[in-house]
Formats: sequence, C-alpha cells, structure tokens
Amino acid sequence: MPVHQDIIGRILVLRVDNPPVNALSKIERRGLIEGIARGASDDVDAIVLTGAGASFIAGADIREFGKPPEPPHLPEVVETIEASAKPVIAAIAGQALGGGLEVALACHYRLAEAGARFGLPETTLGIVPGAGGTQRLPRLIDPMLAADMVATGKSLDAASALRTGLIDWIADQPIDVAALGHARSLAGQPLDERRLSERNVEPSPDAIEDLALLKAETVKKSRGAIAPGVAIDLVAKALQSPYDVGVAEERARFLELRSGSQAAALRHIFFAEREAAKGPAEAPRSIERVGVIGAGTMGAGIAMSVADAGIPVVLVEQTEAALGAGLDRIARAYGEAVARNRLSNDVADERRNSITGATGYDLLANADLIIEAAFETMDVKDAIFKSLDAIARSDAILATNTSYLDIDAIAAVTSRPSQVLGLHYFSPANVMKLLEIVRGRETDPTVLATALAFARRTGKVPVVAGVCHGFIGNRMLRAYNREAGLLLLEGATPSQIDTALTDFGMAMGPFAVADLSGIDIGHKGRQAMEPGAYEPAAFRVHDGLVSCGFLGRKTAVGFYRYASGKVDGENADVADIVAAARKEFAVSPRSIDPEEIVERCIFAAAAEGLQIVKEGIAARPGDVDVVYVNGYGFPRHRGGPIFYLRETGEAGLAAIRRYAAGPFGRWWPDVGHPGAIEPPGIGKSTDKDAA
Ligand code: 3H9
Repeated sequence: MPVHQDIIGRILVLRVDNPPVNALSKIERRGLIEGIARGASDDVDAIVLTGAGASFIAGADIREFGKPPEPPHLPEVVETIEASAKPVIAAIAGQALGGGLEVALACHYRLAEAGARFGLPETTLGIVPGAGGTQRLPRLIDPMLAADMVATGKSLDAASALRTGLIDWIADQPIDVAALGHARSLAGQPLDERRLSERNVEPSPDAIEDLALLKAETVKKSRGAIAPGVAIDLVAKALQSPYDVGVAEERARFLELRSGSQAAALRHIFFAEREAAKGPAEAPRSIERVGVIGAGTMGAGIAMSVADAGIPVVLVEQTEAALGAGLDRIARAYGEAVARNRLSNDVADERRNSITGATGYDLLANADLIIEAAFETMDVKDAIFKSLDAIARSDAILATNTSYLDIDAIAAVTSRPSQVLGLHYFSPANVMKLLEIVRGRETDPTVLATALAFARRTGKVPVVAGVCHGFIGNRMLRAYNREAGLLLLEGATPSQIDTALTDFGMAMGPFAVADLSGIDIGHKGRQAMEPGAYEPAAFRVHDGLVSCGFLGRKTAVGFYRYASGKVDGENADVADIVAAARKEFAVSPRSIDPEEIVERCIFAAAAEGLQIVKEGIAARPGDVDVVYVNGYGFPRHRGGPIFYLRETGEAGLAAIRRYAAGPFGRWWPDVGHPGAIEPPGIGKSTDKDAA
C-alpha cells in the first residue's frame, strides 16, 4: 500500500511509503486523493500527512518524465489536499523536495524534524515546479527568497525554514507524537487563512524590479539553461496575478520544459551520476582515519574535503616549512569560508583542528586510507609507496592522486597491489565534485567498493576509470584541446574559439583555461611524451608562446593579456606565432564558423569518450558524460559530450565523417558510422505513469 491510512484516536495518519525516497508516482498520487477523501468522514477530526522511512517526499517520480502524463496529476492532488475541510498537517522528516514540498505547501500546517530539508530542485532537472510551488511559496515566504530557491534549487534546513516562515514548528519530541498533538489541538479550527492559494501577496514596491535584476543575473550564470529564468518569471507572475492565472501559466511552462531537450539531458545526467556511484557488491570497509601525503594545493584541498565530512586527517609534508605553508593555506581557506558566511566559526575551527600536521610517516600507521598527492614523477611516487607499504596497516588502502601515471606500476612497488588504487581529485579538491577512482589491474573489489562509499561520504561524484594515460577526463581533454589547437592553425582566433565554446555553454574556453593553468604545464607534459603521442601542429602555437615567456595569467600574457587579473584583450603577438606555425605546417587560413568550432571540439571529446568505453576504461557512456560535466565545465543541461553527440543523431555522425576526412587525420574512424552510438538513455524505464 503506497499511502497507508491509520486512524489514531480521531486523527487520520496518511503515510506515503515508496522506498527509497517516497517519490510520487501515479499510485501514490491516487493514494493521497483517496486518503483525503477518507479524512472527510465523521470519525476524523484532522489529518497528518507524513512519509515512511528517511524522507518525507523527494518529489515527483523522475523516471516517469519521459512518458505522457497520466491522471491523477499532482496539481489535482495538491488542490484536493488544500481544499480538505479538515486541517491537514504535514509532518516532515528528511527531504521535502520538489513535488514533496508542493504537497507540504498545500497542507494547512507544516511541522518538521530538526534534520528536515526543504527545496524546489526542479530547475536542476530542466523543469519548473509543476504543482503550484512557484505560486504558493511566494505567498508564504519572502518572494525574493522564494525566487532564489526556485531558480537555484538550493534547499533550506529546518532552522532556516522556521525563521523564514516556511514551516510552523520544529518538533521537540518524536515527530509522529508531536504531529498527533498538533493535529488534536487544531481540530475544528477555521482554515481559510491557511490556504495559500487564497492568500493575496502584497509585494514591496521594488519587488518586480528586484526580480527582474535577479533574473538578469541568473540568466547570465545559467550558461544557456532555460528553466532558472522561467522559474523567476513564474514567481513574478505570482506577485502580479490571481493564483488561478499563475498556476495555469506554471503548468503550461512545466509541461513545455518537461518535454524539451534540456530536461532530457539533465535527467540523463541525474541517473548517470547515480549509476556511476554504484560499485561491486562487496561491503565497503569503514574509513575513520585518513592520511594525506603532500600539503601543496592539491593535498591541502584533499585534506579539507575529508575533514569537511567529519573524518580526521593526518597531513604529511617533508619539511616543517612546507607543512606550515600547507596548514596556513588550509587556515586561510576556512577563514574565507567564515568571512563569506558559508561556515560558522565553531564548525571551521572543528574542521581545521581535525587536520593534524606531521613531517614523518609514524602517525599514518593507524590510517585506514592514505592518499598521496606529491610531485607527479614516477621516482617520487615509487619512494613514497615503498615507505607507505612499510608503515601502513596491512589492510590500509593506499591511493595516489596522480593525473597520468601508471597506477599498476605504482602498485607494483608495494607488497599489496590489491590495496592500491587512484583517487584523482580535481582542483580545488574541497570544492570540485568529481572524483575519478582509478582501479588498477589487481585492485580488490572491496577496496573499490570502499573508495566509492568514501567518495559519496565526502560529497563527491565518483566515476570508476581503468588505467590509461589521462584516465577518462584528461584523455578526452587532450582530444578536445587538440581540435582547438588545429582550429587556431586553420584560421580561427583564440577568442573566436573560446567564445563559440562558452556560447555553447562551456564554463571557459580552451585558451582561457590554458592561460589560467599555465601554458608551460602542458608544454612540459608534451616534452615528456613519446613522439607520435600528440599532434605537434595542434600545439605549435602553445610552444611558441612558451618560448617567448608568455605563460598565461602568471606572466600577465598568454593567449590573452591581463591587467589587474582581468582579461585586457588578445595578445597581438599570437598572430605572428600562428603565422609561423601555418607556414611550418603548410596550412592556408580560412574563415571558420562557430558551428564548426563547437562540433569539432565537442565531437572530438565525445569520440574519444566512446573509444574509452570501447576499451573498457569507462564502464558506460554515462560515466564519460558525468566526468566531463563535473570536472571539465561541460554544460550540464546538454547532458555530456556523448549524450550531445547522440542527440545530434545522423547529422552528428555525418559531421564526424566529414571532419575525419579533413587534414590532420583524426579520431576513431568507426565512431562516424551509424550504429556506433546507442540511442540516448534518459534514465531507467518504469511501468509507472507520469506526473
Ligand atoms: C518534481 O517534483 C516535479 C514537480 O514539481 C511537479 C510534478 C507535476 N524520482 O540520490 P540517491 C532514486 S521533480 C525517482 O542515491 P540520497 C535515485 O535514482 C523532482 N527516483 O539517495 C536512486 O535510485 P537507485 C524533484 C528518485 O540519499 C535512489 O532514489 N525532486 C528520485 O543520496 C536513491 O537516490 C528532486 O529533484 C525521484 N524524485 O539522496 C530530488 N529521487 O537506487 C531528487 C531519488 O535506483 N533526489 N530517486 O539508483 C535527490 O535529490 C536525492 O535522491 C535525495 C536522496 C536528496 C532525495
């Protein structure tokens, strides 16, 4: 029974029970309508609506969204709840998200546990709330806060929800007991004031203008995602129109967005992230003490990300000076978080104090997991792993943060290759969500399962990769950057290429990224590569810039010039360096349109990604998309490079074939053939019906 009905005294308790998160499918929607009808009988004075397990209701069932809507629709459910002549009290433990919060808003009173969370995350799925959320929320709380919540999908904790008026009480006893108590005391109370759809909003004189400003900012930040701007328009509508008009507009926009390509892409990435986080069936070991070797930018960031999850860390450096610098960096970062109101002083202190510095390995003897983030050379890794092998517990997991080196070779210097794997963090490691977990040839399944559980516990989006140069993400990036370099040689300027790709939605263009990370870094990397491992023509301009001392932001000149840390135009010297490279490779420049720039760079990454799947380095195309979206600034609303290529269908494949036949032979020839890409998978199928 998906919505249980129990009468306790004269109170009807409706309990939504659809594990694991009580998402609402047709069966629960029908169950709620039946439950409210039951509440109309004479033996009931009030109704408590709650969820079974750890969630209240996590929203509509997203798996239904690819299907035609089936009645009863969620709007009908919420109108039925609100119209109940008996008071309905939402008793909220855990998540009240999306349609779940919309149900709670239709109830006449809201009671929550201290750990509950409230949000409308629909825009993160490319849609807007579709059951009155954009119209009821601004009638209950400050409309600007409501607009921010719907635009960003950010959730509130119970204390903030109480402060802002979103809920009426936080339970000071077990929630079921508290709910019954409130329900009894509310029996027979008039409800007109409590029906949000009947409330008039009296916006402040500046509200509409403020919302217009918020919308302009949001649209700029959204990199082409449509839903956040639409959500703010709907909140503005709530301030200017009667409820019925606003809610009709909301439903129309919800249905339109739900069938669009951005929603399909975002659903794909939602499910792909959850698939990627699943691992072997083995039970993970518990990780209660972590060691980090190296207190540079990467090591310090990793230590913080572990401390942020409440796990104590020992941070090891070779010298007191290097250790001091690392600990200072950490103290500064926590200080900034406090200054920006992201953390309280107490929490920041607690986290900082859970990181213990050391200049020797002794304190690592008890660690469950040790993550090495030292210099990126095999000699250094070799020495560290031999020492760790001698000191670490025999069941401790030894991980390396290497970006490129051979994990099997690192594992081989230890007596326990089955306990060794890669944990490839992205910088800044305490902020970036992606974590590539690199399994070696001999990595034990329990070790892999433990790494996946550790990643989730520390708030990361994990993806398992096999061993190859660059694993998943950096290998795709190489293909992407190669194409950008060739486009430069063939006639486009750095800013034309960067603009085409940021217009597509990439967080930054490839040349702005090169300037940021230092053009010399890639240059050094190429020098260490075997001849033939990269396309010299694609990087000749980069090499030319390095020989002129133009290294990017750190020298204030790279592909661009910088003044006070901001771009101050293109570097005019690039043209001469490009001209010399064109001469060397006998390339005549031509005009290149933005469409070609986007297709070549994105399809190059997608084609490399498909090859990575074919080689078994990534388990599935969705994993590749998750990596590029979470680690490389690919626009989430386009679903990832492989999803995007699939969406372009035969036209995309034809373009790949066309470019493959051009100069500088490229990509994996079989990717361009029909059938090389499977049809898009946008979540799992289900026999339930749509909201
Ligand atoms: C909406 O409500 C629209 C309405 O406005 C209008 C309608 C008319 N549906 O994340 P986890 C699955 S839009 C279906 O690993 P956690 C998930 O796939 C919705 N399935 O757990 C996974 O399945 P599996 C607005 C869902 O504890 C399992 O549950 N709501 C849904 O780390 C566990 O998930 C949202 O956007 C769903 N709604 O986090 C909330 N949610 O085991 C989306 C989860 O087979 N959900 N699943 O891989 C979340 O943010 C997190 O799941 C949550 C729990 C925080 C709830």
